[in-house]
Amino acid sequence: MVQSVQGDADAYGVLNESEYFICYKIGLCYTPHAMAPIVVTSGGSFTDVDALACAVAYAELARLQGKDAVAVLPRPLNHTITKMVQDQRPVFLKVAPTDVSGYVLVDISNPTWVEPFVDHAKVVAVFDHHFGYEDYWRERIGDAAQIEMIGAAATLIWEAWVAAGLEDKISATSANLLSIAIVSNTLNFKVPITSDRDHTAFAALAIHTTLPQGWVGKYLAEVEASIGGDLADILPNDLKIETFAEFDQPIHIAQVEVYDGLAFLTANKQKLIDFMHHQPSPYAFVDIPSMGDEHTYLLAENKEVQDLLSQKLGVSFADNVAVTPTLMLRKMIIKRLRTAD
Ligand SMILES: [Mn+2]
Repeated sequence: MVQSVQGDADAYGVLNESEYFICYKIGLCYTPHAMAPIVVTSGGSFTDVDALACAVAYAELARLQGKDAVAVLPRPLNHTITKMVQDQRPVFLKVAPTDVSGYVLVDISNPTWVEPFVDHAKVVAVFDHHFGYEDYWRERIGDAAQIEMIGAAATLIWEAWVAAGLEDKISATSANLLSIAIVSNTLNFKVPITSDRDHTAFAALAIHTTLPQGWVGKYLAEVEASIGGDLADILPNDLKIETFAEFDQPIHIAQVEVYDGLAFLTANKQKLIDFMHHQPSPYAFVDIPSMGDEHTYLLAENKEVQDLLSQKLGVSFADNVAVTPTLMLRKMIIKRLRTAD
């Protein structure tokens, strides 16, 4: 099975081109039918554990359903893909095959940031929990666009396994990845966007996982430790660039999820400000969801950005810092910034 090939893959379980070719030829990555494969992919400027889990687990589901399918993730892996995640040996490609029968988008729906190799006319399904582009996809593919307010896109993928009646066939790799993704994207079920569906999926996945006792705490500690490393490496890999009607240039939004937001901000404020100064747009802010006290710290120097955040989130800035009353992730902040008053 795939395990034997994974032994030859590099640290992330990514097959190189020749390994992939061998894998393809002997039918390990997907069953080589005459037809071109479905590519399961995401987008943005980095790959986080949610996108990784979704792409790998959905491709596996599609293969079980008799389709050729492969996960393709060309972006750098960010700090949420820790050693524990890498140890699951997920298999995906960094380059898309040239002959593709259809695309499935996971953890992304903003058309600007979908992988550029994706032909939007060939997208057959979208699974996402970021908002603002539901109509774009519903006009094209109707109910196959599943864009919902939920903690993790991984929950939508697990629900697709259940809907297919194939959940007893899920591999430990996929079950482990989906479980880690749910913990990561909900900040261990603490963000308000977390839904009952995330809890239900996580509980149902438990019998299929092979993660060790106490893995949640260990995973969160790994993420925290990687953030404590080089911020200059972390920030560009978790940056979103969003355009707003009120601004003539995009807003660059960095996010750093930590346990103690205030301590992190105090220790790193100047580095974060320097990072914002290096962005090509004058408009930038950093959001720091803080799991320990369940607030999100916002750092912005630009007055217009401060005004927008103050007006839309009901916060006030002092010394370039504001605090939200509840834990907010960037996707929720962006949604609020886009709503009319
Ligand atoms: Mn996500």
